[in-house]
Amino acid sequence: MTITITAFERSPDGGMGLARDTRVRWALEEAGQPYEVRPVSFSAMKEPAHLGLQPFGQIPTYEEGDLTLFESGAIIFHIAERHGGLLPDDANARARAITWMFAALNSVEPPILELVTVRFVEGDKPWSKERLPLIVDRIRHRLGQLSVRLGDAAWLDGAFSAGDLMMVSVLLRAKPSGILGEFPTLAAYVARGEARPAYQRAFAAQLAFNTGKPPAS
Ligand code: GTB
Repeated sequence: MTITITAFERSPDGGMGLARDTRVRWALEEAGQPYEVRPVSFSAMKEPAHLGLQPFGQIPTYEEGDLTLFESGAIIFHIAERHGGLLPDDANARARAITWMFAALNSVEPPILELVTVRFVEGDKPWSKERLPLIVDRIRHRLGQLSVRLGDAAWLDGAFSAGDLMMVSVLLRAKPSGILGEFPTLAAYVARGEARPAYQRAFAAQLAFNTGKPPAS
């Protein structure tokens, strides 16, 4: 059955891979599943047709036969459950990998998103300058805790899993700020994720999609 996901018609990042379709593409590549991408413009996202797929008027969405999903976390969990390679077989290890997916989305991504909001959405507000250092401290605190847990391990809990895919995807969003670079073991962890052939394919595909140039072979 054909899998179709949605992505920005043109991502505001010009193909840096920061929009959330990249993480879904990555999961599909890890799972060896071919997929199609339907571009959605900012205005089409708010139209009834897209709102029927994604009630908040956002990307990504996932369609497969009569199944429609939204929320990148739910989509990646679905892909990981249906296909091999992203979740361990052992029940407890599987539960821990899922825990890391939730940790990435609920404990690590929120302060990173706050930074994006204060810089780019609220940058012209009189209080944004005062708020910025508080948010940076919050991110530093979380990344410090995460780096302690990761230690010198390659991945968060044994073999690479959907938990790492989600955590690396979330941490990539902190890379442009320079804060990730303050934590060399986390920066190396993210680089290991980016070096995975499946990530490389996903990144190249979204770049080609956003620039209109075919992926370099
Ligand atoms: N919780 C949802 C999920 O995980 O799927 C959040 C989805 C979401 O935030 N989607 C964003 C969106 O559709 C795109 S990914 N925004 C349009 C809107 O809300 O109107 C967030 C994003 C946007 C842009 C960049 N960028 O250019 O760097 C990076 C990430």
